[in-house]
This record gives sequence, structure tokens and C-alpha cells, in this order.
Amino acid sequence: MEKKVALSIAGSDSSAGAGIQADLKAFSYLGVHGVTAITCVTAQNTQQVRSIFKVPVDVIEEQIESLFDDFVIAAVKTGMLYDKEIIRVVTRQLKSHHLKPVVDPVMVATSGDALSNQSFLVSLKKELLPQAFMVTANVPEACALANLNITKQKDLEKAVKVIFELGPEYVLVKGGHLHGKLVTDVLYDGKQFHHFILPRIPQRKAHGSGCTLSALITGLLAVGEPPVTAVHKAKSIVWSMINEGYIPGKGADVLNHCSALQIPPFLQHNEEFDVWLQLKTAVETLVCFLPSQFIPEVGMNFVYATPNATTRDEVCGIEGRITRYKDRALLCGTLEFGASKHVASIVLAAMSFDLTNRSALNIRSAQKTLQLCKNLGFSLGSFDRKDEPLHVSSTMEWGTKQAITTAGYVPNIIYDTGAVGKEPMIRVLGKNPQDVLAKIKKIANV
Ligand code: PXL
Repeated sequence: MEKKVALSIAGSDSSAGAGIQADLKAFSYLGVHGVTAITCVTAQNTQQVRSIFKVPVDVIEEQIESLFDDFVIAAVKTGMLYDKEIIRVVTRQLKSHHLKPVVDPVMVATSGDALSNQSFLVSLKKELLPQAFMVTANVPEACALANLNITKQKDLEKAVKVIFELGPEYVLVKGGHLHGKLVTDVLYDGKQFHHFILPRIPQRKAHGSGCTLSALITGLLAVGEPPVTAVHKAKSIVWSMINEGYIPGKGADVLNHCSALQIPPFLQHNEEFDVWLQLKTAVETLVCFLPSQFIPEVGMNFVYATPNATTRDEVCGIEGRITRYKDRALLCGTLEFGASKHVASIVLAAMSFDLTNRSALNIRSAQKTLQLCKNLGFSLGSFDRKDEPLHVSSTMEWGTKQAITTAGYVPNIIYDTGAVGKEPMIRVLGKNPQDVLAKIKKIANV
């Protein structure tokens, strides 16, 4: 098995939320082998940085040299470099090995504690940035680098241009410190601006998000992603890591590096993100309570369409299935637009009658379940596969329309009794995933 190697030259965070520890977790998440050169040892917890011990520069240099003597380093990032002495040795080493780093210009910790001294800024601008591949700055760091006051979105564009003049090939300025429901980051390559927009995650001041983002970008560059895609993917991953963050101590949140995180799709419209998030929340709830007897042999899909959807690409579903595993439900796969064929076709057919019916899932069919649905007062519709005309392109579309036309409205439940080699199936329809989930809870009696 071959793995790409990425190097992080950064400080150690004893609380393991940021610094070298965060970088290694990010590399590992991507399946990249991370190697490290430690510049400083910080004594900190989730509440404060208590002390900083600078590693002697010859020891820093020795770490870097020993790595270069052995590994083929595919990409490098720098984190906490603290002062001009460290910047000098790191710059010299990278230059002699023709490596251009992703530079996270770490100056201050999330807790507000300083992680650099007086000599840092001038030296970073003069020595390291001219050699950088990319610099990833938050608003306070961008203010310092560009010597500008950044208070609104437009200022980010001014700042990236000023920072670009310092020499890096790409400049990313992150808008998280500005206000608004959406957070926009701006990437500039000297010609073009690229905007990356994601919803703000409220009430989170995630420790280590800057380190993790720059490490993810570095890891993605190491595996050969083009820079703009690397930033886009890294942003989506870090969003999920923050969203699923947790509080390990008494202070800050840290990021969740779980390998099974659901990563949001590239945001075309805010509407799509909302659809993805609502479906994700419902799927995660569903697998926690659903008894395995409701899971069909072929597995389950659960979908949610954007308003006015007419094609399967506008329907979010599971690329994979919810399957049975040791008597419980297990989500196997990721939530993506265009992922479902059958259940998406059912929703699209229902939406051609009633636009408010945007969500559905399929469960195992049993006489007992159908009777229960009737007793619960759900409206039922059905179709018979035997009636299907030849050359119908989508059985689900035909069957759904058949059931709706027969009923005269869109029922809560559409079932069929199967055919040779076709498992009978019950589909539960609703306005949104929560609506479908509420019906399933009644059926499963939870
Ligand atoms: O988040 C920036 C950062 C970088 N490096 C180290 C840190 C921190 C924040 O606390 O401790 C070592």
C-alpha cells in the first residue's frame, strides 16, 4: 500500500485540539502519512495557553533534515513558527528542498493567547511568504498581513490582493470573524477570486479549525487535488468536523475527525444545503431507533427533494443504503444529490401532483405493517406490477402515478405486493424528512 507523505512544521498543543496534533489527525483522515517537525511545545488545555517552550532551532532543523533524508514529501504546511529565528531556518530548509508550503500564519490562539512574538510578522512577510504556495489567514491575521482594517466582505477582496503581492501563489482569507448567517472565504490566485460559502455554525468557537483546514488543504494537495478543489473539499470537511465537534475538557470545542462524517455537497444554492442538512439529521435519527424488521432485503433509501425539483439530480438521497447490521439499522454510504433512483423517482412522481410532497423512504412490506398503517389513520395507495405496460422507463414513476391517480390524491403510504424477483415494498411519503420520520416513529411504535 502506498501512501503520500505530508509534512507539518508546527507547534505542539498538549490539549490536542490544534497544532501538530490536529494536523496529524487531518492527514490521517485523508489517508495521508503525516510527518512532523515540532517548533514549540505549548502547555495548554481547552481554556488557556499556560506556557510556550521554543524548541532550539538546531533541533528543529535536525527534525526537518532527517525527514528530507528519508521521505518523499508531497506537500508541506507550516503552523506556529513563533519568531524570526524559526522562520529563518524553516524557510532555508524548504527553499533548499524546493518545497513551497501552505502557510497558516498562526499569531494568536482561539483562547486569545499570543503564539508569536514581536519579530514574527515582519519576518513572515519578508522571508516565508515570498516562498509560500498558499497562505490561509483568518480576518485578524489578514489585517496584520495586509495592514488593513477588515470589517466587511468587500475588505476581504482588498486584503487578498495586498497579501498576494507579498509573494504566495494563492491567498485564502477566511471570513469566519465577520458577521452573517453565511461565512464566505475568498481565494485569490493573482487573476481570479474564488468564493467558498457555507452556513455559519452557531455557538461554536472551535479550537484548531485553522490548523485543521490548512492541514486538510495540504493533505489534499499531497494526493494531487488541484488547489481550488483542495480548498473546496477541505472547507466542506472542516465544516462537518466543526458541526460534529465536542467539548473534551471544560473549555473550547474541538473538531471531530471521525472517518464516518457526512460531508456537505458543494453549495450551489443555500436551498440545497438545507435539504442535505435536514435529510442528514433525519437519517441519523432514524438509524438510532429503527428496528431491523423494517429494513427491506434490498436496503432502504431516504430522500428529500429541493423545492420544485423535476430531475433526480435535484433529489438528495443515500449513495449506498441503510442496511441491516446485527439486528439494527446501519447507514452505509453518503448523502448526495442524484444518488437515488427508485425512491427519488417516487418523490418526483408525487411532486408532479403535489409539490409539497418532497420526501420519502422505503420500508419492508408485511401484512401486519400495512394493517398498522391503516389503524394509525394513514392514507394508503397501491399499484400492481402486473398492470405495468411494456416499455415503461421507470416502474417507480409509473407505479406512483398509478397509485396517486387511483386514490385521487397523494397518499401517505404507497405499497405494492411485488412480483417474481421483486420484493414487495411500502413507501412512506411526507413533506420533509421530519414529517416522514414522525410517521415511521408511529409505525415502529417508538
Ligand atoms: O490554532 C492555532 C494554533 C496553532 N498551533 C498551536 C496552537 C494553536 C492554538 O491554540 O496551540 C500549537
